[in-house]
Amino acid sequence: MTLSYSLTATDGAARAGTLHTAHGEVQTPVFMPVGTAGTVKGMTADAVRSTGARIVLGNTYHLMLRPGAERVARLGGLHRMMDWQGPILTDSGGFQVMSLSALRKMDKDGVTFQSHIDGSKHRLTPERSIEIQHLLDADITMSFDECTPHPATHEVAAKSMRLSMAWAERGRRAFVPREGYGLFGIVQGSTYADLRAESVKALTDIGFEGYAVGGLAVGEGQEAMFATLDVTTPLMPQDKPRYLMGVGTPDDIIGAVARGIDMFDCVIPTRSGRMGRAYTSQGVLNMRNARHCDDGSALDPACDCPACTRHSRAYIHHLIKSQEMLGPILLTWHNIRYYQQLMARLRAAILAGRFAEEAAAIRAGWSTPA
Ligand code: PRF
Ligand code: ZN
Repeated sequence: MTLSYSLTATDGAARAGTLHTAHGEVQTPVFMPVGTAGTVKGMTADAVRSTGARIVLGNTYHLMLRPGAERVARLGGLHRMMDWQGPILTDSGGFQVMSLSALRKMDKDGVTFQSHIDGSKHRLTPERSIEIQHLLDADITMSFDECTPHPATHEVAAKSMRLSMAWAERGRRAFVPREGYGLFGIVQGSTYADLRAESVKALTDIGFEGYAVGGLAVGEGQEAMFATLDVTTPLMPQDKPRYLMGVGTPDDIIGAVARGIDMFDCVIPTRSGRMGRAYTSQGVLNMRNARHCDDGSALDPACDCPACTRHSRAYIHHLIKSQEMLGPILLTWHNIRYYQQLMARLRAAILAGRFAEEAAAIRAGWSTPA
């Protein structure tokens, strides 16, 4: 059987469940650290696993350009290459082409683009994207789509969404089903309720192992994102996993779990860690700030990661100020651990039927003066 999902409990619209994949089980709601180029930047695979993470994300766009999908396959696949034995989800490439390649040309059949690394010319079609994700050995393959830019008129958003639906169908035909592997469709339609409904209908008619919500967190703001989820998730299949792509802050994630989302990925914990920012039970800290220079206390007293149990805020501030590589490493480690602890708390609360209270308690902590 292909990849499957079992729903264990619900609390309002929030869900707790389990994903069954070729490389193991994953408890949801889940946050997937981003390992764009075959590495969660600054972390060994063992370190990533020690944070509680059980699934990571990889990128078709980056890996096809360097080291190349066929080469990754010859090296035994992405799991073997990066020493990550758990499940991997790969994004399909279109979103990254649009955000990273300065020179690209889209047509009905796919997209031709120049590499942001060396300017070389490449092409992605729905079929080639699925083939690359197969070569990488992704447990979860994402449909090739167009992330509609924001804002978009209803006419532009409709045309873009219908193109993504045609590509999703072509991808479904190209995907070879295997035990524990699956293909997800991606709902588009900008912030328009009628287009989101049409997109969900088109995808469920084709049939996928899971359904993602794409085209959000692209500048529309949290209120519009939540309003779009409010008109989308109730239409999505109950018995399949739901993934909100590229989201988000801890507050975004809590709000999306409350609206029935099961899976998340975002560069925030890793990228902001490299920039000196820490997400903590007391809110966001900028570790470059001089107010930390004599502070011997823990980064987050509620956290059990190496940064918090073995070091002081003063030391981490010093590392960041000195541009020592251990600074970003420790903050990345902490931020991923914070996100994993957040997801574990949300899941436990859903199982206990006290999701709303737990969400309020977590948010209240962020306003505690650090
Ligand atoms: N489509 C794909 N990847 C994505 C998105 C999308 O819409 C987004 C939108 N937030 C992030 N990553 N394929
Ligand atoms: Zn920590």
